[in-house]
Amino acid sequence: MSALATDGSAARPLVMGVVNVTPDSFSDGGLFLDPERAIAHGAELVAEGADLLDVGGESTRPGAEAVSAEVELERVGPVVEALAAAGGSAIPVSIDTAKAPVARAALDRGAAIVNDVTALRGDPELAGLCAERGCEVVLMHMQGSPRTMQADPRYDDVVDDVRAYLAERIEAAIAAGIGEDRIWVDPGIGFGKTVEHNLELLRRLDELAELGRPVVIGTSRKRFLGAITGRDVGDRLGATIASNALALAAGADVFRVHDVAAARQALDAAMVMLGRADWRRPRGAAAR
Ligand code: PMM
Repeated sequence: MSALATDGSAARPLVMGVVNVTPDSFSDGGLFLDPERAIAHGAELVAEGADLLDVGGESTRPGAEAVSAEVELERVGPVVEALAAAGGSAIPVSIDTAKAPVARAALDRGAAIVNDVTALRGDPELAGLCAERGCEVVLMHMQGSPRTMQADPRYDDVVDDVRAYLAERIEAAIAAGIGEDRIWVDPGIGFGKTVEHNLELLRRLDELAELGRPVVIGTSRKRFLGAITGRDVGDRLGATIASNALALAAGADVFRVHDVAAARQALDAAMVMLGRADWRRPRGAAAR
């Protein structure tokens, strides 16, 4: 995991490809419920330039029903195992779960990162497990729970509130024995936020980068992009790319996306445009 430069300023943007092994995720639900298809999809995302894969077995879309640890594990277990062990070219796999038994089984099968949308509040066992295993942990902000979060989200100042919450969750993770250098933070775009809240968070992402930990951002195909473009969920790539490029400029380090090839190209080009990378040494297929 040292290759990931988790010192608070990733040397280059990391693209985290989404592998949802669910029947009901908002943009790709049902597409990769079959483990073979999910594994093939993950391999495709690696070929497209993903640095990490985020495997999830429970939808967190607004209104989604919770699933049991058994069902979740049945979905993600074989997929994590295959992708984490994929030959010499294996890239780190993150397990998108709030449940300690699922995280434990995924870590046993080679996962290296726990991505918890409840920021270690959902399962009292999860923080200790992450401390014991020394894995990376993504702490995401969410107001309420997926079932209720979009009912009437309210903040005094959304950026100040999210920042204070993440600072508190960082302290709690450290108190549980998780190394500070293992912690990444995420404002949780769409998790208990109005369109305005999401836009404000993206505009002021630099204030979350001040927490000194890598910032993960997940805007891919989300509903607020539909609201501002009038586009359906399958037609939001342009808006997703715009949000990622602007988030990069504002200090995001890790980009959770469904469309890896386009994000990879956009972020590598944006790095040059921002003067943070040398265009004479381009990344990607064209350089080889
Ligand atoms: N979004 C979703 C699921 N997991 N994890 C993190 N850290 N950040 C996010 O923004 C995030 C997440 C929901 O999107 P999906 O249904 O496409 O997976």
